[in-house]
Amino acid sequence: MQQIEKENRLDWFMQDRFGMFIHWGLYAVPARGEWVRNQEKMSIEAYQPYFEDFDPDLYDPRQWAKLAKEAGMKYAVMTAKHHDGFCLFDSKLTEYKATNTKAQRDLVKEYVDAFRAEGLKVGLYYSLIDWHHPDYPAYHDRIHPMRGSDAFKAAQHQFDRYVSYMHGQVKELLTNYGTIDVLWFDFSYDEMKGETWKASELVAMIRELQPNVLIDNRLGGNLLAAEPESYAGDFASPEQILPPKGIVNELGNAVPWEACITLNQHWGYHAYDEDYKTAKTVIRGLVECVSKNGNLLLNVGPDARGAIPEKSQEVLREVGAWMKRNGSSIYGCAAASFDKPEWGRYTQAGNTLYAHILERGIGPIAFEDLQGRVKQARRLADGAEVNISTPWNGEAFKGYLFANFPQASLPCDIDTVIA
Ligand code: JFZ
Repeated sequence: MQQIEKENRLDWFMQDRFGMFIHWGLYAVPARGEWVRNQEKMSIEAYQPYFEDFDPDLYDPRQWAKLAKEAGMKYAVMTAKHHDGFCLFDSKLTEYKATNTKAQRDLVKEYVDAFRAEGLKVGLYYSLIDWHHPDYPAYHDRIHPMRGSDAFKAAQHQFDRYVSYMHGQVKELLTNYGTIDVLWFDFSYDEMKGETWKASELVAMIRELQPNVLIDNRLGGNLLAAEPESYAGDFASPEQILPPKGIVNELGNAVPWEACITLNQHWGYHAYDEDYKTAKTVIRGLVECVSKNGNLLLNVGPDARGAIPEKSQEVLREVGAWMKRNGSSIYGCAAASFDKPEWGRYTQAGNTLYAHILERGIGPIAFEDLQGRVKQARRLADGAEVNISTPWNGEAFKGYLFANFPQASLPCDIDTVIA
């Protein structure tokens, strides 16, 4: 029963495959990444000017949503609160929120409305870690910017109060913004995991409020166990890495996963990070994810004024151009029932096999075990028929089928897909 409910709510997620991660908050002002307060051991006071100065006059999430759609993305996840504790939403439980900045409005509300209007699914990231809340442990905590400081040593932290605050904010997010499709908690470590967050209770409340919301696996349960905890989540969240063989649980069953990947080297806006992945790298990464049963959640870090960096936009539009012609080899696709071929990767939807040709050698392209099993072959980008033939060399190539291209060199710079 629980298993079937889980599979049902994961349905869209396993079809859509490609989403936009959005890391946005006060850290866009210092523009050195979202960990800046921790890395530079800034006190709350030292960080306060960013709250005073935050004034996203260019924030127009409809443009973000259009960009995401243009890139071929089908859903998004935005940081409602990151580790610095700043809330982009109008929480009744704190004054440390966007409505009290020059923005003067609920940035989450506008995001949710804009993305929904473009037909995209809407997710929210919520940080379990909170460097601003007075009851979040700082002295013993290796993650806290004020770790070890005398002021914090003296303070009385009542962690229970933090847990109620956190549960209360999750309740707000799942009550005030309509249907939320993904809830992306981040993250558990050391003793800070599972029931430390009162995770069973939290997930019971979440399921009560929004039975279909998908939850990531960062509340600290074991999603790979034969019988995962109630709070183990719906999907695994490998970060900055693509799992070599996909992800299976202890029983050997495939586990849904979503790789989250940055476009440059930071999640939050960094003014001088120009180290961008190319569209080709992103596309091949997405293909790799789907070929291993996974999703790609690709990050953008809007700047302090609320604009997605030009370079990110450029890459996303280029990805979108490929997706427009080749999207049917991604959406609704999963790992194929054939091993990874020498020249690239396979994805598959039902009886349609998609050959992603990433590398062309000399001569025709060989498809193992496909002899007699292919009705027709088309190049996906333009619908052109691809000439396929059974072996001309008898015994030596038993079971193989070959695709012949008239060109000496197939233009497969990014990925030529044959359906
Ligand atoms: C976390 C965040 O800290 C980061 O800012 C970003 O939001 C990313 C998507 O998620 O990154 C992590 C989480 C856990 C570890 C490392 C980075 N870890 O356990 O080593």
